[in-house]
Amino acid sequence: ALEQLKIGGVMEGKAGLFGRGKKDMGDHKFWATQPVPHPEEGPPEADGYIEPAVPREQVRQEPYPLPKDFEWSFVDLNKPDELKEVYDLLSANYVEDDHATFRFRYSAEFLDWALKPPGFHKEWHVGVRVSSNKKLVGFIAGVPIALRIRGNAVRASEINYLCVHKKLRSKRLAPVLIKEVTRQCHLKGIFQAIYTGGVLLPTPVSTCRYFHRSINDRKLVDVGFTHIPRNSTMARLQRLHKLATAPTLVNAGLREMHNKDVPQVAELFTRYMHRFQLSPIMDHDEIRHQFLSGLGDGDAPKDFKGKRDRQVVWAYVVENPTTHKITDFFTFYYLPSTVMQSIKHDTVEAAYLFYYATDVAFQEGAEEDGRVKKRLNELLGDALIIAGLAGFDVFNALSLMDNMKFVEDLKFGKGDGLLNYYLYNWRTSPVSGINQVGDVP
Ligand code: MYA
Repeated sequence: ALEQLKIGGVMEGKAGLFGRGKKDMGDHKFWATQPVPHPEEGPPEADGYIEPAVPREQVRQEPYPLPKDFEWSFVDLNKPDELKEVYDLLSANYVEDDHATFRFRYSAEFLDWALKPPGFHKEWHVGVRVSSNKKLVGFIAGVPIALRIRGNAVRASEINYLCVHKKLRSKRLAPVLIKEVTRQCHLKGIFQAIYTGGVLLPTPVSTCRYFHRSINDRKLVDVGFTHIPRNSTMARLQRLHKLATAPTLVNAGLREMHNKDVPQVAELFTRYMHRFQLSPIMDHDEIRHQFLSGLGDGDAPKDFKGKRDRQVVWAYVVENPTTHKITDFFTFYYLPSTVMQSIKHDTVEAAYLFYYATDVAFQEGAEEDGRVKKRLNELLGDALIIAGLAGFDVFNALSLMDNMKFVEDLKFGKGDGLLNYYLYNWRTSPVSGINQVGDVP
């Protein structure tokens, strides 16, 4: 799911990342050669590709050359040993925050889920190994995704988990990995991609900010994720962030999502995503994969507690008790971060808001008279309560979809991390402001 750190301190406005490292296209030796919009080019007259698609036989047939001593390797994630190799590489070398305090720790289960959606290709899980001992030292992954970009449906790949071992940085391995995964996409007839990153490259289609809702203030302060604001105390923070002991919408029909809910959730998802200019298109199999992650066969556990260690994605629906219509749903996923410099704690247990929808949005006048905002506050308020019961330390969300309608009321703090969204080989005007991007998984 979208790559995402950019963990930031809550509530204290440290200097943002934006602008940092901003360079001209000419300073980007690699990106200047790629079909991406130039920062200064302005909105296009019409949306569309930058370079045309080519037939398979015109795609380069040989892998790009690697520096000597290294070799290509498709990583077979169906093999537990190889999945573990990716996990080991990422947990020691993947994205860290600016202060090298936290590093994402995607679990093997998470990677298995994120990298094997319906129709995935093993050839898009590209690894680099040291020839002599076969150690995995580089990785990049793509998964198939259908996007709706304004009026266009675009088959694309979603690129993520680009990682080069710390000892091999600044040797221009990243461009080779990117070119090789691009070639593999071309070989499957895919010429567009979406990717995200904290770094500023040419040229974001949108930039979102992280918001963080503290749940375990004591721990978040201990590990340096957040600070006690001047004029406040730990006790006051804890009072401010105290969550209810049961979700509020249970009587209205809130429960875990099951397999049988897939058709209704898919329909609600699709309708709701039309509120935004950029969003994924998901069929039933994809909804099942993205939201149920192996659970939801009707025997999903009913309690809200104690599942964090086993469950990557958490999905809840509101089913009207009389009509049995699913009126709302929300999902979030579990992505811990390693705490790099604390004696007391090794991980921050973070929940990330994923997709949600409410049919209140389709009611006449509901936007204007505040009913959408009210419903989203109830719905995502319950997501926080469930995350609290399950022992999460923090709940993260980006400034996309309708999130700005509830982050303030639900006491999220503004983070210092930004996440840039990029499209490869597709021109469109910036998807600007809030409420414009549907999250990508
Ligand atoms: S975002 C997460 C990225 N991973 C991390 O941040 C983990 C920790 N860092 C590392 O492992 C390394 O620092 C990486 C760079 C591997 C990131 N996206 O080899 P180098 C450009 C794109 O000497 P290293 C994610 O996974 C940089 O501007 N480009 O550098 C999405 C420079 O080019 P230029 C990046 O530090 C990935 C060149 O690489 C990124 O040793 C989407 C330097 O290479 C970045 N995050 O390694 C990838 N970071 O000179 C694009 C640096 O031009 C997909 N660079 O400025 C494009 C679509 C492909 C599919 C198309 C299908 C049709």
